[in-house]
Amino acid sequence: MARFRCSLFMGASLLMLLVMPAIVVSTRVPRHATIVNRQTLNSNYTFIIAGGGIAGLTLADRLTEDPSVSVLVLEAGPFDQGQDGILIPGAYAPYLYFWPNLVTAPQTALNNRTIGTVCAKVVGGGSAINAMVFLRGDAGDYNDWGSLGNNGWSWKTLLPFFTKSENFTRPAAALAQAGNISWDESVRGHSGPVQYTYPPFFYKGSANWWNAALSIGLKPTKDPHAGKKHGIFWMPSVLNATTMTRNYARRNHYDRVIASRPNYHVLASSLVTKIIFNGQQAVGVNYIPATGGSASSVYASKEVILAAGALHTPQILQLSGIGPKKLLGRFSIPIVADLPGVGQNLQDQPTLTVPYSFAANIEPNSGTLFTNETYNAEQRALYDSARQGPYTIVRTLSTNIGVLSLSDATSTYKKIAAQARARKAADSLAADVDPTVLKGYKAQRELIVEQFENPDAGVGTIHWGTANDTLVYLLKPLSRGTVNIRSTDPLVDPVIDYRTGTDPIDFQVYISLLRKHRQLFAAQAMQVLGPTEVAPFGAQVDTDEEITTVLRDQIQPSNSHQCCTAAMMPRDLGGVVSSEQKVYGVKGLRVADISFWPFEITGAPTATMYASAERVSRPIFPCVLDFLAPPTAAAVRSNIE
Ligand SMILES: Cc1cc2nc3c(=O)[nH]c(=O)nc-3n(C[C@H](O)[C@H](O)[C@H](O)COP(=O)(O)OP(=O)(O)OC[C@H]3O[C@@H](n4cnc5c(N)ncnc54)[C@H](O)[C@@H]3O)c2cc1C
Ligand SMILES: *[C@@H]1O[C@H](CO)[C@@H](O)[C@H](O)[C@H]1NC(C)=O
Ligand SMILES: *[C@@H]1O[C@H](CO)[C@@H](O)[C@H](O)[C@H]1NC(C)=O
Ligand SMILES: *[C@@H]1O[C@H](CO)[C@@H](O)[C@H](O)[C@H]1NC(C)=O
Ligand SMILES: *[C@@H]1O[C@H](CO)[C@@H](O)[C@H](O)[C@H]1NC(C)=O
Ligand SMILES: *[C@@H]1O[C@H](CO)[C@@H](O)[C@H](O)[C@H]1NC(C)=O
Ligand SMILES: *[C@@H]1O[C@H](CO)[C@@H](O)[C@H](O)[C@H]1NC(C)=O
Ligand SMILES: CC(=O)N[C@H]1CO[C@H](CO)[C@@H](O)[C@@H]1O
Repeated sequence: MARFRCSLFMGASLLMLLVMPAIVVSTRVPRHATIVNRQTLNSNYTFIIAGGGIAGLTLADRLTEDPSVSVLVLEAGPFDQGQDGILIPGAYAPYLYFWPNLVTAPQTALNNRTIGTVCAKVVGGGSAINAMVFLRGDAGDYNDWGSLGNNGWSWKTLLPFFTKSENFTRPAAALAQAGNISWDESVRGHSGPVQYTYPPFFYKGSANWWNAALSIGLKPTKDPHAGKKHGIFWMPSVLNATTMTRNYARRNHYDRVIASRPNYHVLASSLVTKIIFNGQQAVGVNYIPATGGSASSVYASKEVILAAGALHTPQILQLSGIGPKKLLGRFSIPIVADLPGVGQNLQDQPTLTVPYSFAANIEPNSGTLFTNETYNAEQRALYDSARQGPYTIVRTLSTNIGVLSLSDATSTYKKIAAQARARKAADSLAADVDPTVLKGYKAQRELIVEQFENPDAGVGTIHWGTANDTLVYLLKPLSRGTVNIRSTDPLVDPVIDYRTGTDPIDFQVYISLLRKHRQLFAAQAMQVLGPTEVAPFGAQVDTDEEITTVLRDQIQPSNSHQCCTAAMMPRDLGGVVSSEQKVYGVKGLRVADISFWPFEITGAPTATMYASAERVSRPIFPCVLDFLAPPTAAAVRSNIE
């Protein structure tokens, strides 16, 4: 037993000895995991999970490893049909399962624009329709989460869950060599359910971008998964390396285990409308068909776990009487717990497209799939026969990316940090903000401003898909938004107000990122392609004022990375859940999805969502032997503290 892993059996038997009274599983439970309908589901489960996205399915999988436990996942969306647009990166069609018709409130710092916004509605959640970019955050992000009063949260303690969650397949050596792919084996997992690798192809223009980045002082990052990622690197992609198809939560935490999990039920196309309480104890949920209809109830003997994503978890909490007293009062909702933080602290990673025209771009590039039908057909055939070529890359993207710290972007980074410190935090939130929420925001703001001063902490992303469009993302906004119900009807969308750019420092950071991006395009290796920045940008958009004017009109508030609306922080900082994700003021209720993160990470959410959901399952069912001999102890030791 060189490498001891906490097995299913071990977990289960230890549990029965140490933790749990035996739970009688109904005889109606079939022998394999089951898609149930309203007639066939049981009336009682050990756990009920609201939302079958990344967090929901990861939890359901891990909890049902114990055969004495039964889990029901209620998911608002349907099962996907295995469409090309879901499975094949080059045929990417995320709109197949968008939550329909979501729009923002008018964005006051963005010319009052009302903007369509996207989250997933499908079994697997965001992992079924996202762009498959698989990046961890910086070590400092998780350490900062810990500093907000969350005991036990740090890079060091999360790393074993990253490696546990994933299975990295190495690229071919020749590709790694030719493409400049590098990684650090000691931080990569190889035995977990989430499959990821690199596309086995890159567009030639990627080398121009890479060399231009080097020439303006950006450095190759050995491994973006090692806790410090600013620099340039290849983006790992959540792909099955054999088939080059999407690997998503439905595959890796449901399909993978269905044959052995009679205790794992999924009820799709069903909307959780309310948590049922017995006093302060959550004992079940009400749900309706996602298209509307009469409500049914289902009961949980141990816990209700919310995993409905950052836009809907706060809606369920508020509808259930957990939230800001003032808001609930307006709708005459009886208060179960007055938690002013529910639905506050909304964040995302705003995006910006900067278009170019090229006098001499290299063909083929990612645009050629759109402009040359012969090429498109030829490359699709290559993918179908050999799993090679541009169809292994998510459509419109290329393979490499840059993450910038504020000091990478601008020499005036200390001045920006000083301006941020000089600003009154209260001026960035609504005038009637709850004092505890303000206190929590101040604490976050201080940590993020320290990141602005840290030459290693990433604050933005730049990407060139090799065709006409370039992307500049803001990773660490100081602005904070809200998600508040507008009706007691669970079918009515909440008011989604990102409040993007309401903290003016965000514009300063964005301008710095844009200027660095421009410097990259002005470098010789890009200039040989004859790029011209075009409207609504262009050479005439030059001063900070001119850039800000265009930004107000062009920034998209969301990259579908919504988070943090039921934040893990102490209650006197406006927190909603404890460091074990337990909702304050009640019993038997947790928030497991991205809503519990305190603030955005330097990276896209997926990798951290899988890892943090692995971790959430742990205090529920501690696997004692994992603590004594975690499978990745070596990796932990060899890594950054
Ligand atoms: C189009 C798109 C592109 C993205 N690209 C990337 C990317 O490239 N890389 C990356 O890392 N991240 C990306 N993301 C973000 C990432 O997918 C999400 O951050 C992640 O899925 C969040 O996980 P979660 O478990 O919190 O919620 P989700 O995965 O969103 O799951 C929540 C689930 O709850 C369900 N639900 C909501 N309300 C209810 C209710 N009342 N009752 C029952 N069920 C409910 C929803 O239907 C959904 O399936 C993208 C997201 C989208 C939508
Ligand atoms: C946006 O709307 C608010 C409230 O209606 C108004 O006060 C403000 O002037 C508007 N801003 C712009 C730029 O139009
Ligand atoms: C990891 O990936 C490899 C190669 O793609 C595959 O052969 C192996 O079965 C995977 N392991 C797990 C645990 O998924
Ligand atoms: C890889 O990096 C080298 C310089 O180190 C450069 O010459 C080459 O063009 C790069 N190729 C790609 C695909 O980035
Ligand atoms: C990759 O996908 C194929 C086809 O769906 C499947 O048989 C295989 O198990 C998958 N590999 C992994 C490691 O999940
Ligand atoms: C890119 O721009 C050129 C003109 O500069 C145009 O011909 C081409 O169609 C555009 N490509 C895409 C994919 O939109
Ligand atoms: C379109 O693609 C085909 C196949 O790769 C190629 O032979 C042809 O030259 C391309 N056409 C143009 C106009 O670039
Ligand atoms: C079949 C069954 O066990 N039903 C129980 C489910 O839980 C509710 C609430 O705790 C009980 O009232 C039922 O008897």
